[in-house]
Amino acid sequence: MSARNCTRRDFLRRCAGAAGGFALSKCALGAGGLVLSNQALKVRIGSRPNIVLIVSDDQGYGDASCYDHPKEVNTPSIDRLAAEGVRLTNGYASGYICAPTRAGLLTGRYQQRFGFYTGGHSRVGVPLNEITIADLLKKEGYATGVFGKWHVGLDYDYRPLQRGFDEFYGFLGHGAHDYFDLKMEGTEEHNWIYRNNTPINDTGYLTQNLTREAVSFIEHHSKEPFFCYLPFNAVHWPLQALPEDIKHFDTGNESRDIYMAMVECMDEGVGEVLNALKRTGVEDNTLVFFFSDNGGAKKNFANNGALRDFKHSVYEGGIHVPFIVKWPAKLAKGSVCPEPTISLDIFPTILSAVGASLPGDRIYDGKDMLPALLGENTKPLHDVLFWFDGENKWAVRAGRWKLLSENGPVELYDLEADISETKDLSASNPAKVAELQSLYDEWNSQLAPPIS
Ligand SMILES: [Ca+2]
Repeated sequence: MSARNCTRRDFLRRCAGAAGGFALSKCALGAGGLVLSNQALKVRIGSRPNIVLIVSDDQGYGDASCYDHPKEVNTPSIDRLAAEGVRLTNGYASGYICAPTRAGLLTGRYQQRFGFYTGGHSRVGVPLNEITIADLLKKEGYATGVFGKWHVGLDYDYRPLQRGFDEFYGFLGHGAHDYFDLKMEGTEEHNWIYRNNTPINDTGYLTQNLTREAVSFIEHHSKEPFFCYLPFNAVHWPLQALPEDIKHFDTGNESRDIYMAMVECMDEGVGEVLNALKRTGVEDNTLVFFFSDNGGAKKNFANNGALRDFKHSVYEGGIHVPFIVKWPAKLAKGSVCPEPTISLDIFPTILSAVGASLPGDRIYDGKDMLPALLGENTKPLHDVLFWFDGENKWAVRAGRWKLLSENGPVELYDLEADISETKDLSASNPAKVAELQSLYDEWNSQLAPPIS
């Protein structure tokens, strides 16, 4: 079989057989004179990956059983993702609460660059001169759908169908939504369930409805490239679960039992999405991302494992999250990547995977994760990562070192030695404090005035 007449899938299968599923580029160089670049293959054969982006909401680092977890946690579908893909152990969200992380995710840029610092009053949207990943994928000919919590704009021009998505089922904001009351009557507009641009009445349990809609979208678009964005509001407050699921748990804490039941239902949704990819024959060439939009919430009885603190914090418990990437055609199964990565990286990684370029008219902070996921990067993906809530909490991570301020004097931690941030080394290492402070100040000077 020559390179000219083999399908991309055949080629990738051969690569997987020859090289244990490792990089296409390596395989291409070593496979008997095949010299097509990844990009050339895409152009010639035209088989671009589908993209599935699943976001959980306020899920703790210890609330997925493929990470260190308490015994009551059991997430077989998220574990399946990890077993079939790459599990990140230093994956971060770009915000410690919902809306800022989503604004960064959809634009590939630190959300502070366009003034999006907090959840605020949840009316503010991503500015209209920002380009969303859906805008770009739509331009590339992808079918685009979002099913879940939008939370980056309530006004008409800021809603999903005006920001690059063909289809929408879900709610616009704020952060929380009742899981059972899906009727318009008696609720405020921001809580209405929308299908596309039209509010509707619905019944059911919201997590299951979002799963249903995402699965239907995949089934309808399996013959063309698609982008399925599934931002569950699970497992965000309020604590509401299906009674039959709550019975599966007996932790001695009724609230924790409900929360675990919410995790279970969301995990089942992840499983149904994975099954839909398999059933429609597109699993091999579908790039799946899964991560939590911020750390677990104390109010929700979440568990962040060894990480300090919770949502609303720049300690690790607020920003260090479960994060998994799966792409059977390209990435090794069951691998672990310790490279510090951030949710902003998803944007350029998608563009790299589909063979599209980043717009050249603005700064992008996210990086293509694929070399790190393949274990091929020879230097850190990021020299430095930043967090800032626009007020008094900020952090900077460079390699093993993290400097932060949580409403007070700076603290310095060596994350490789002390992931739980128990030993503040700022007094004993003033040179490192000064170095990181300088990096942070330089970044901070580039940021826009707050719009939220
Ligand atoms: Ca959240």
